[in-house]
Amino acid sequence: MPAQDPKKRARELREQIEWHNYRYHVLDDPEIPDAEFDLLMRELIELEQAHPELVTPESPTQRVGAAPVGSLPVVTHSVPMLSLENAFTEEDVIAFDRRVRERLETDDGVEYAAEPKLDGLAVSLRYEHGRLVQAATRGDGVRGEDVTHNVRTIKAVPLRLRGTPPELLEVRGEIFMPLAGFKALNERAQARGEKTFVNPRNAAAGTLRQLDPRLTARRPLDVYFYGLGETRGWKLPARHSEILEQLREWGLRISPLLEVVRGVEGCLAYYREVGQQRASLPYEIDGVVYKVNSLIQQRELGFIARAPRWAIAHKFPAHEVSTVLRDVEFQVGRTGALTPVARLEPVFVGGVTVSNATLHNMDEIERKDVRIGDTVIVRRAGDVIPEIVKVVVNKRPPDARVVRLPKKCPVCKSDVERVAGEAVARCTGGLYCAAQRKEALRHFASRRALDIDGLGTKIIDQLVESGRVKSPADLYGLTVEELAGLERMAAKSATKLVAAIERSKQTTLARFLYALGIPEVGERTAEALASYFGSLEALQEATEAQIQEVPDVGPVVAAHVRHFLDQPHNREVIAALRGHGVHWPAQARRAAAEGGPLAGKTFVLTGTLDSMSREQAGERIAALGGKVTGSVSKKTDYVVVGAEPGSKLAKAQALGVPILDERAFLELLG
Ligand code: 9MJ
Repeated sequence: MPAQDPKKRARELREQIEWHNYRYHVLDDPEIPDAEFDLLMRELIELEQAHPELVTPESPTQRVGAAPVGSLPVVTHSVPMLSLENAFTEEDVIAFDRRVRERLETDDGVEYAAEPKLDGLAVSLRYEHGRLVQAATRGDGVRGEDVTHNVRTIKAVPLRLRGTPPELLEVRGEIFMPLAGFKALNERAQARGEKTFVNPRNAAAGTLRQLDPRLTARRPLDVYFYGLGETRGWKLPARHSEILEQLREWGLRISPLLEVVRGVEGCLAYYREVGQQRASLPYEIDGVVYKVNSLIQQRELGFIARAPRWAIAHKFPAHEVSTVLRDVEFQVGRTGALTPVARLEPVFVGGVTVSNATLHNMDEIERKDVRIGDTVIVRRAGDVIPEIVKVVVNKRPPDARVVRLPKKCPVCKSDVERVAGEAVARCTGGLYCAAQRKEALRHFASRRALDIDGLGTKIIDQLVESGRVKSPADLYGLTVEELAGLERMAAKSATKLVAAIERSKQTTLARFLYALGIPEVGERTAEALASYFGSLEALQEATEAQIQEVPDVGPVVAAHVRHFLDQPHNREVIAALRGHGVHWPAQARRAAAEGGPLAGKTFVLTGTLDSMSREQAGERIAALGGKVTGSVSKKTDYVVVGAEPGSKLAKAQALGVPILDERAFLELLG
């Protein structure tokens, strides 16, 4: 890379990053893949580390680092932040529109700007000369809290506006947490035994009021802007919708569902349309908002108390309803995890009838003190599985029953156990449990396990239901005639499937261990176990303590592995698989691999190799003591480049990491 003036390069990078942020967050139309964007960010970070004097407060790198604040300072809004009046019925909306027309003395259909009403946190952001200087919560409308340090970490919030913004611009909008991010956040919290949030709104509020912005930066917040506070140096356009369009040009996200409608009929049609989309939106909304579009008319209408006469929120029916919990049943998943499922008195919520809800696990049942017979509040958010929010304790009948974890698997009657420190309870039946069998077979045959092409869900279901296949070992006794007798199976596909099953017998120890579906043993762990022990026998003989010596294997995983291998029926299945000829190349133990020719070397693979798949390449590197990682850094020893490489090649070149083509790589492998 040519030597370049670092100051100039930093400016170029910032401009490029800001442009791509705008394409991504505001226009929803990215021009480059995420990996390339990451490369630009990385270059800027490294440049700023080498030249700290080049860092500016608006640099895209400055969204994360600030230190915690002691408490949140108070901000007085120079223009108060309004609230909205609510309409709950069509009649309420008709009355609102009538009042508007009476005040305006017009019989014509009034033009309204309509948009979804987000269920998040109202904020006001102050930009001076295009730079974000302050962000505050609504508070009581007059005084809010300063949350600048946290708002700066939200990627959809520009730190600097595009184009030629006015001298002063205060914009108002709603900060919210998208449903997917909310779910992931709660799953992480739950896994760590921390407190979970009741809904995305609380999660967004809690996150925004965090004193440590480094925590906020890790949580997925998003924003839509919908209005103005104080402005200076801007001759406002004639319409509210035009204000929003201008905000968008300055780089501020506005709702893509904004529409200009006419008259009360237009409003109600919009309400129905958005209501239908509601369940599939990636965030929660609790209604729609109608605002008189003409600013002249808004001025004529004015305010009552703290709400404008020119706007109203039309609410959707509640997402939360109460119903009675009839029973709790336990479902068994692939790894035997028992999930309690609530059987409810059917109830209409969020547009559908709900009769089942998840209760996640026993900890959750105990924490919420849910009992059979209780009246419970059920919530359905977006398209996620309905859940029980809480119990209405004062409606508890005297004969309400405490939910107990069954001691035996409801399907195969094996012992159910709960490992200390884990929330989930599991059936110990393993490959023997009928409920786990279908899922286990699907996993066993999957591409990264034994890779049996053509063994699809429909075939597995038939094989299990007929009792023909009870464990993966039974697959190896299947004949073309038997398979051809199944539904959706022609003679030709049956022949192909038998050939695929035959081919799968030749595998690797890592794939075999992964295919067994031991709880908590994913591909990486299976690879680590395989290269550490070198043979199945060595692993089968290892104590829990010895298993824990494998890099990245902790007590929980070690306990699962030991327990799985100790179950007599799992031992039988493993023996039967080997009896059918499932085999793998003998492998040196890690002790030997450690001294192997690639010991301590880190590889990154990019592009397609002719002679082997990426997985195979990884296995060969591991067998010689080397390691494969996903991203290129200064610590990478080699980047192996196949046909059509990705951005990793450019990164390797930039960092000066040695690059191997396929031939050089094969030579290295010997
Ligand atoms: C929300 N929550 O989505 C307003 N809002 O306008 C929209 N809130 C609002 N507008 C004036 N879209 C006061 C509040």
